[in-house]
Amino acid sequence: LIAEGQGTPKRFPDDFKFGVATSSYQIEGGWNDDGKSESIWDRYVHENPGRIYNKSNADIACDSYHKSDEDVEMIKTLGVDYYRFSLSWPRILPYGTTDYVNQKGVEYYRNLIKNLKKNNIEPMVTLFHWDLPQTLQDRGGFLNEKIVEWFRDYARLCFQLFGDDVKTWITFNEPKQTCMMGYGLAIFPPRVSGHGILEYKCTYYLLKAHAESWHVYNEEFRQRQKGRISIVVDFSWWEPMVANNTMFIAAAESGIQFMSGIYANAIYLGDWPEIVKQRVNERSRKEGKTVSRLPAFTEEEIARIRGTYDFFGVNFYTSVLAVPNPIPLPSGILNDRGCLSFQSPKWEGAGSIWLKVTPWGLKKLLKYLKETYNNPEIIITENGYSDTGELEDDKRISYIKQHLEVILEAREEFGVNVTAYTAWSLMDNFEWIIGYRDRFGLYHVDFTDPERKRTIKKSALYYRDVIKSRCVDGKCE
Ligand code: PNW
Repeated sequence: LIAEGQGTPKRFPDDFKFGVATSSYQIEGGWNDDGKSESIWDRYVHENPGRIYNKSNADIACDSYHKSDEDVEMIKTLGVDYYRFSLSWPRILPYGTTDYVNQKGVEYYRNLIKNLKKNNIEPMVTLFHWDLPQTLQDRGGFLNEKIVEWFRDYARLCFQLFGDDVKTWITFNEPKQTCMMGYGLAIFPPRVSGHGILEYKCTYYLLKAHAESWHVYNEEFRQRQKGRISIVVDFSWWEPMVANNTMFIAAAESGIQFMSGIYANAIYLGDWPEIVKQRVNERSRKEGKTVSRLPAFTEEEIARIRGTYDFFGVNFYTSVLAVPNPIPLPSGILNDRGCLSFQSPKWEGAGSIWLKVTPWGLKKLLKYLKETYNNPEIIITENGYSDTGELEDDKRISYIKQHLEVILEAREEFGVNVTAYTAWSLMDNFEWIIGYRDRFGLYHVDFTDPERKRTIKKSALYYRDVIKSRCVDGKCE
């Protein structure tokens, strides 16, 4: 028996939920099967093979388009409460718009969802995990205000098609990767350089698209389907490199606001974060611009977007150290934020260069989210560790264990309302521009095998034991 409030709490309450995640482009393959059209990622990897590690692509990936029964078996073995996956927009709507629905694509997801439900696994469905239909990119993608309608109509269709079985919806996974990486730094497709203008414009439309979809759900479906819908924002924890120094503390705050708050503030509190408005507006003025590079929300827009959430979805992987950067540099989101980020060489690494093991950062982040966003219900929608694919993955076990521990601590010590944890990922998959090099899976996938044989890793067994015992050690004393 564990006495309440004594020592480190080691047990998850009965209503705490566990899940596991994937995304469509990273696992499905079947890139042009049964009427699916190209996404911007299909187009990108086909036209620029040299930009992906080992020139690989996701034409087949884990072949989940043909193996979803096996996927469900694997998920079932873990004993998770829910499976978070994403819908491929171009598989359902090859032209991007609702004029034509690809029935085969719909059937694929319908079968998957039915199969999950049959096995008592709740589907948690992301509408957009970066694979925009190329046809919509050809019409401007996220720089065309029509994206608000295109996305809203696609969302409505999905609520109609799947909403009787899906009770948790996510509109966008990590807007930062779409707007900053896609339309700012031009690292991900469509690789448009934003120059401190387009990354904000993309964000402005994306937030409106999210809000309109939330309103559609709220007004047309909520009463009957009784589900919930929100967005997922990825947060790194920003730690001042020099503690107790106001300049460094301000740098860390600016970093977290420009990198994550910018996608959360309008939804959870209203409008852009104050620091983002201040800095971009002032810098635009100094650059001699008559209009700010940051689009201004009207009062109506602020009211329309504020409150369009039913929980706070957050992906957490790592932390950075913040350093002020007072040098005035050309416009661009990384210069607008006025700070630089570093990672300490003392922090334990992982397979991915950007991923350092910092569970303490998650603990601080959870407290920060509670205090900043009025104590929302928080669902950790992704958290995971990469290596080179070993089956005896003790480092992944240790990563998950440490992150679960701080979740319990944050609940206990700060009263943070975290209600669910999602491990990324069910299986090794296409890790975007890193190809198949960095492995995040609880299951190993052999990408040289035409059958894409999956093998359970030690971490999967550990996670199964955690879920069964509800204790981070996989057993309770
Ligand atoms: C996630 N960070 O993105 C994505 O949602 C997944 O599709 C991807 O496979 C996974 O991370 C692993 O890369 C992130 O630097 C990438 O904190 C990096 C960060 C956060 C999220």
